[in-house]
Amino acid sequence: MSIHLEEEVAVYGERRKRLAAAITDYAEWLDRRHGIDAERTLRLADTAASLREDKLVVAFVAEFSRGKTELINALFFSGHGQRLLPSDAGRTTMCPTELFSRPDEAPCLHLLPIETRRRDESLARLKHMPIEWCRVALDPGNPPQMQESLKKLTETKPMAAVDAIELGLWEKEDTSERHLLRADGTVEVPVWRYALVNYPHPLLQAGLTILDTPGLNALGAEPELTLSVIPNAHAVIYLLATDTGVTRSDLEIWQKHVHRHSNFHVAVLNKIDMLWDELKSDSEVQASIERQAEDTARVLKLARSRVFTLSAQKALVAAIRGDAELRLRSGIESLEYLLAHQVIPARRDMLYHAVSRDVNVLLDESRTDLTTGLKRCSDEMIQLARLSGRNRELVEQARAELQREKDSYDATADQFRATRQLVEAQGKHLLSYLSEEALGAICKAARDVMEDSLTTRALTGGIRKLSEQMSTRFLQASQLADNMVGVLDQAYARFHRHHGLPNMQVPRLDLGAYRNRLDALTRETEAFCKDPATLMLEKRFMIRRFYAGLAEEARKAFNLARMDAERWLRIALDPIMTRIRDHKQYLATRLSALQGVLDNMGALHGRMVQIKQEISDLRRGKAELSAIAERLSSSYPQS
Ligand SMILES: Nc1nc2c(ncn2[C@@H]2O[C@H](COP(=O)(O)OP(=O)(O)OP(=O)(O)O)[C@@H](O)[C@H]2O)c(=O)[nH]1
Ligand SMILES: [Mg+2]
Repeated sequence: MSIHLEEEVAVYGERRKRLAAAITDYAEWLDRRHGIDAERTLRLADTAASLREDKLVVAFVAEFSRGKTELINALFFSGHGQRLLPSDAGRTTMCPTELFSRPDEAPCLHLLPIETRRRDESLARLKHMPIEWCRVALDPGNPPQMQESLKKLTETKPMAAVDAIELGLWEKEDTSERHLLRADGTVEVPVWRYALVNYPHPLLQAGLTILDTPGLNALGAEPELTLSVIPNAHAVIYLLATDTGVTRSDLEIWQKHVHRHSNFHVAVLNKIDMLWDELKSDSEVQASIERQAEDTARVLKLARSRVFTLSAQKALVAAIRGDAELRLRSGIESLEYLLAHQVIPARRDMLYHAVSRDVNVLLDESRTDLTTGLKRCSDEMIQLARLSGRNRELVEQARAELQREKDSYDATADQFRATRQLVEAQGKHLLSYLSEEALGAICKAARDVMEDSLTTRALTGGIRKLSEQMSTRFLQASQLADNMVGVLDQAYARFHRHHGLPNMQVPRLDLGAYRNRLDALTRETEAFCKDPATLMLEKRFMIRRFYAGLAEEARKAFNLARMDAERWLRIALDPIMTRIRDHKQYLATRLSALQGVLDNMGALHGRMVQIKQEISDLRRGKAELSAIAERLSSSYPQS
């Protein structure tokens, strides 16, 4: 196993935890200074949790027998001294397999029976229903036991053709599949639909998730994989083999499931050892490998630098035997280097960027609060110093002036109450655009379009309707939010101009990402419907499943948009309310201090001591905040 890869993932995992710890410290600091500030604490807790739980997903996609599983073994499991995941000639891995590490559960294999395809729940939902899965314990200290248990990933069984058709596992109209029907009316089908492997490997523990997939037929039959899991993977490794070259089905997988997605992907030309020929010189062998790599790049319309040539099998053998020369010749190191130095840093930067943007907004607010506090203290101090040793009349003048300021402030605050009520009512209205009921109605309307006719036309019509209606809701919600930002900005400007409250920018609600997601789903549907295989066969089962997958994804986007809107409403209004309340409190305290001085001129000195204490407390707060900010920024990558 590569030192680079393991180190890089470990450093990434470590940094992530350190950053999450710094964020938690910051949240505690905020609580200490301001009492429980639910909104900010919650935002920070969310950010820290997303950092701790972040997974880097690398998916391996290819036609069967191109060496996906062998490559996973070579990259991640060669330390076991044997081939851990089953890899063999012909179709081997029969179900998509996710490998990860979950510390709260003993190492094990979870298997989802193929019959669950009859059910309407999505895979994502089934993952949260342990009862549906068969569990097999894994003993990492006992590789032969592990190897034996993992053979389950290859299990198949005979199933009556009618059932196989119903489950979308076999298509009698499809000439390429007809020969699979046996004389007894059965066809061979996978026993399992999906597998989850929880295994405590250091890379997996550090947050890597690996997805091994079966070849084309199985991939296409599980729309959730093609609509959601693979497009959302952070990197896709697509494999070809030198002995088969680029076949039609290879190309189909590339075009349908890899190339058109925007996530990072590379092609691996595997099995180069088949071109090693003792009767040829090294340079001749190298030239023929290079030729095939260039052809591959051309056919896939990919830069040559994105095509890796290697031998997964020889890399595995080399690792097991400790043969450094063979390992070098296998070419695996360049792929390890790519994962360590491009894929992981890219994910890391993206995550840190998002986190630092969120946290920096809060840090700025905290700094402003401290600076405002210091300014108020110094204003009061100056005033008290001027009044010190003077007569009561001057104090009375100052008090009367402050009273006028307070009255004027209270009037502004009263006016703001009306604005607040208006904005709150608009907020409710905004959420109604994105409510559960609205979602239900939209899904029902789309289902009605599809009702009775499971054709590609109805499918396109259904998804268009869904997408249009959801997009309209997003647009209405965003427009209303913009309107609210305008109202709030205007109202707050008075506090800023007339009463010296710090400047504040109300953020905008941006639902663009969800609109883009819906557009992408519509494009996916159009591609699916144009696909000759779908058109020719009008596979009713596939259309139904595809629609279910689409609806699930669209639902997800809609629910996320609602959560964003709810969060935005709090972020838009809460800080303003807090500042307005704070200032009111400040004026009241200052006024009562002056009143105290009027009642007893000797109290002036006591008040000055109090302010001095407040100043030193604020300065300490400033120093603590700088230390926290320093810790946070030192946890970001130094790129
Ligand atoms: N010569 C050679 N054989 C390889 C290489 N990589 C994999 N193989 C063999 O190719 C066959 C298929 O490999 P797998 O890893 O099972 O392929 P897969 O892509 O996972 O296939 P499915 O699980 O069926 O989708 C096995 O017999 C491997 O030993 C390689 O680099 N060189
Ligand atoms: Mg496999």
